[in-house]
Amino acid sequence: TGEQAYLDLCTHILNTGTKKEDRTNTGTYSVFGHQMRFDLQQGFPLLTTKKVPFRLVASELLWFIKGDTNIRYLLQNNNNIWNEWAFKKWIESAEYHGPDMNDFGNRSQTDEHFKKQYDHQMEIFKKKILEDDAFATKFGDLGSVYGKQWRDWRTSRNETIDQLKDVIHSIQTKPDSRRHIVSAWNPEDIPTMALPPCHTLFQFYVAEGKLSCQLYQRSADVFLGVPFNIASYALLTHIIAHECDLEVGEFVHTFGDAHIYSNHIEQVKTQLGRDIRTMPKLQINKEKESIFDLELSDFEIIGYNPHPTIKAPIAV
Ligand code: DHF
Ligand code: TMP
Repeated sequence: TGEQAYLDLCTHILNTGTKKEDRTNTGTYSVFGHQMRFDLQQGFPLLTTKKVPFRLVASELLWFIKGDTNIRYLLQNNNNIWNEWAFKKWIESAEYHGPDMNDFGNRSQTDEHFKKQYDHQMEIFKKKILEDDAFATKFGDLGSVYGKQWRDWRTSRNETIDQLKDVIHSIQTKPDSRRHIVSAWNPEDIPTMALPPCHTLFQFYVAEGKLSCQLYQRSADVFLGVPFNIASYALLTHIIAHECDLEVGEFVHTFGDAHIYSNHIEQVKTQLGRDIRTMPKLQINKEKESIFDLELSDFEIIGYNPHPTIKAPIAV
């Protein structure tokens, strides 16, 4: 369990993963079906074998909770993790007139000259998202992604379902229910999404005064995405537990296609050579009336002393 379970997943994929091509043309080693467990009573599962930027995890989660799908909020919080997917929509649009940015993810890794052009176009893009309201509305939006489905799922009768409020209510009123589910996977909306949801569906469970959460992740970039996903759902579990006056239980992380990209292998080996340190603790400001009022400054991570960052290119 805990961080060892993450390192074991990495070892398992390196040892037994099938070599598999993928949408991004990067290539992966992949296994199908896996599960890890984290006891949230033992500490907050922010990996210590590399530095995971909690500030970025927390601001992304607050963005989901707000029901926001526009990267402007992330940029205002100096969070760049979703830029490439909005940028892609921009450069593929008729309104983009700059140099050819087709396949920028792969080309910027192999072509120094191209990378300079790309970095420059990305700077222009970010500036426009922050400064130009109309541009941000049009090109900052990732479509009907997580925030939209969690807070404002549209029905065929054009009603709206707030899955997050509903699940909190059901935890509070019927803790034993086996129906505490939030789904980001909305088949009708998939075509409008910049990236179909990777963390697809989650379920809560209450027993002995503790709240547990299980996530089904259909596709998992084990080196870059998963450390964020673990921390994000652990944080969500703490937030909902706090709202429902429960203690935290376990986070159970279940995977569909769990893969290591072929250009992350060296990084994973470096990480596997490091020793696990003490898990940090999370403190949440308990003064806030409702979870919908939480801000970044309401979270504090205590005792986090990780090994250094390990850089890796992200597959777009
Ligand atoms: N695509 C792919 N191929 N993998 C992903 O994990 C992924 N994740 C997305 C969107 N698309 C994706 C959203 N989440 C990073 C982490 C999570 C994330 C997106 C990006 C990332 O690049 N993490 C870096 C640090 C980034 C920074 O400091 O700005 C890391 O080293 O953890
Ligand atoms: P896919 O849509 O072709 O599966 O590509 C999505 C990639 O992004 C895949 O490598 C999984 C990864 N990913 C995560 O691991 N976690 C996340 O939270 C997100 C958004 C993506």
